[in-house]
Amino acid sequence: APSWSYEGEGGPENWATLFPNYCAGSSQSPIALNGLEATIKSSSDAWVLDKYDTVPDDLKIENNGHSAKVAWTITDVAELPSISGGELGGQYTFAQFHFHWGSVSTQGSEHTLNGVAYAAELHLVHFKTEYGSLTEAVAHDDGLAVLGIMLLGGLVDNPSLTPIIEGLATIPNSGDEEHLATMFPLQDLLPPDTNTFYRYSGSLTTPTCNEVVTWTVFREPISISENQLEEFRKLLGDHDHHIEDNYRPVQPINGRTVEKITL
Ligand code: BO1
Ligand code: ZN
Repeated sequence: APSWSYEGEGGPENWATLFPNYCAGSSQSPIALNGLEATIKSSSDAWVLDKYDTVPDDLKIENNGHSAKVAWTITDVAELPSISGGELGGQYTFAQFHFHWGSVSTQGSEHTLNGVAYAAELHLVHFKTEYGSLTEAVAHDDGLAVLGIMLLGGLVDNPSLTPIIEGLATIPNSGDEEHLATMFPLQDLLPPDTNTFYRYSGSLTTPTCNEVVTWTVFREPISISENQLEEFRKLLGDHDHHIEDNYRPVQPINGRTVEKITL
């Protein structure tokens, strides 16, 4: 498979050519989300966030050359956090989270909300529990559920991000993987209000862009300081360049329905 990147010959403008399966599809992510264009829906299907309050024994952080990714080291699906409710129509097990960020704080998010790009975007990636693994789930239309959380750049450090920021210094180069020094529950990364969100069917935002993701993007952002963003921007990718602007531009909606759901 050809290599991909966020600039140059391997960049997003060429992904559809380099990866015709599936980056050239008609249900790609990210998209521009707009409250005035969304279908408004009220639902009583409350979120069930299982083990989102559990502090794991061990977390690993990886510089994969494209992003910084964090996962629990346990692999027993029964012990991992999961989500259901929220109109997802099934249970999804947590696999990993990672970030997309900009070289400046006026860009960096993948989705935009009402025309606004945020400084970064956090993706909590889950696979449908019945498929057993992320690798298997990518072969199914309803395989993945990703929770997208906007990060609003500002002056004040977000203490919930401190364990991750401290971990970044230990993975400066592509391929580096280390254990985090401080453990925390996934719930620490959620915005205060998870009951209002955008929902649509889309894809992985990186090649091979499989159209298997039920996307949830929360209306409310969390915060991140400029100092914390600078730690992300220090990470090095594959050819001695800093990892930054590792976001895909918004893709055509092509008639898809976008719901704005309130629980
Ligand atoms: S995202 O949340 O849409 N940005 C996203 C993008 C890619 C993946 C997960 C979430 N996963 C990737 C894995 C690769 C794997 C590929 C296809 O999916 O990182 O290891 O090869 O299965
Ligand atoms: Zn992502």
